[in-house]
Amino acid sequence: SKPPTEIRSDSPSRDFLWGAATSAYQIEGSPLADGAGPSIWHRFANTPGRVLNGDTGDIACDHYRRWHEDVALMAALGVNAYRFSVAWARILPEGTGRVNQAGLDFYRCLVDALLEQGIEPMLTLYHWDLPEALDTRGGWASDASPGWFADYAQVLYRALGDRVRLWITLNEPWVITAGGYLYGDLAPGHRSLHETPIVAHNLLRAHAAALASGRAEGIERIGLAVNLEPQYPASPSAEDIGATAHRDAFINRWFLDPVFLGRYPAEMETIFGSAWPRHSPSELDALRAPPDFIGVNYYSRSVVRADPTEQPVGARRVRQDARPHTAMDWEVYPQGLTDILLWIQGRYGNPPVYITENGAAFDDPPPVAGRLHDRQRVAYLRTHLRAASRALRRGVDLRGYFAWSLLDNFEWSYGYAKRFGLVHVDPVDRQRLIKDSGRFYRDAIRRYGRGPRHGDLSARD
Ligand code: GBH
Repeated sequence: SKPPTEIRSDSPSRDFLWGAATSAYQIEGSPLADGAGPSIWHRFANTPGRVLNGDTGDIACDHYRRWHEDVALMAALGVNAYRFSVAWARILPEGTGRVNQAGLDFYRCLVDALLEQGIEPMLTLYHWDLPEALDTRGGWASDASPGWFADYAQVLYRALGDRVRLWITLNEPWVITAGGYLYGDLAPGHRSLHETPIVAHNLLRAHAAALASGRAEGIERIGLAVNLEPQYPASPSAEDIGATAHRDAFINRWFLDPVFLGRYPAEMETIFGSAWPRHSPSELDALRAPPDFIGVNYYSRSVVRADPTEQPVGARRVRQDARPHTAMDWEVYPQGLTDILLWIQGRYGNPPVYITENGAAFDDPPPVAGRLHDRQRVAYLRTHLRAASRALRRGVDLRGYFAWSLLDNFEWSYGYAKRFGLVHVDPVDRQRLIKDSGRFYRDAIRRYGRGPRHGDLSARD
């Protein structure tokens, strides 16, 4: 195992990154402003019945107009990094072809303001908001989609490659695929067993193509962000252990095995049966596109029981009733973060890792006299930072931690009902207020300064 990370003040790029994360559709609002085209999320959210309470991202956190204030908030929190995503349809309103300069200007101003505050930008190219015009042309199910994505990526590499050093191709290809094309609870809302593996394959091709186009533009650090959820069997029975392996393949290995190992998990064929396409050796080889780092989005774990009625995986989650849960009904399980980081280290050869999302929704108490006491979120953050610290001490090449999220925002099909922010956003006037969790995070960052000393991230109580 490697020695613990040391503080190297001579080189800011070696600092441990302490950040907060957001995504475009969830915070920006003004989705059609300044020449932007509509996205699949704009259409989906504006279709009655798709999002709780009929909420949409039409205003969201109004970040598109208040971004300057939000950069000041980040400076007040003391973060040295910020992960955000670019809305593809602001850059290319039709998805391909004509570039909308006003869209590029928005993100260039944001990035410059961040750099001015000493905040390192981490730019995600795709966080679920495909241009509607491309959905009309088949979306991610189209064989042409990897090319569209690589062309879009190239526009951004050329426009911002001189000031953004950390890039992410896709956020959570599993969620894009399963939510958008299998379960249908996310845009574009399809439910098709046959389409699903085709979409996954195209996303993997898109990642590889954007990585290649980045290399051609001299971009050095390009990652892939995946949602990972360690799976533990509910019992030692052969059925439950088998079901756990299936869910592990489905959620954790479906995308990482191809990019690092050039193959799909063997379980995928069992899961999809006749819907699983055949891939030639050269097709699989083309998927091998190891990113420069893995972005880990960690929220919870699963305890798994075999259940043949639960298709296509034949497994279901067993709720751990005795354990604490968040407002999403996800179990609070910090050790799962340590476990999944150690799993990456062992399976994929200790690649550089950023925790690109970690956080929780809770039913916060209302703000009183300029304070919001979200003690459950403070506890969640504290215990998960400790869990990250345990992995660091065991040699995981962990380079940074990004809390999800900077702001209470548009939580996809839950609309504004679920709040993940370190900063409260008033639902009526969008006024911001730093929660106790934001104060806790600021103090934790201050305490550990520019790097985790002796491999220990955990804040003293
Ligand atoms: C992230 O995805 C998103 O990147 C972010 O935009 C979002 O706001 C944030 O999380 C909070 O939701 O119950 O067995 O079906 C979340 C990834 C994947 C985590 C599915 C929960 C539940 C698995 N999610 N997982 S299951």
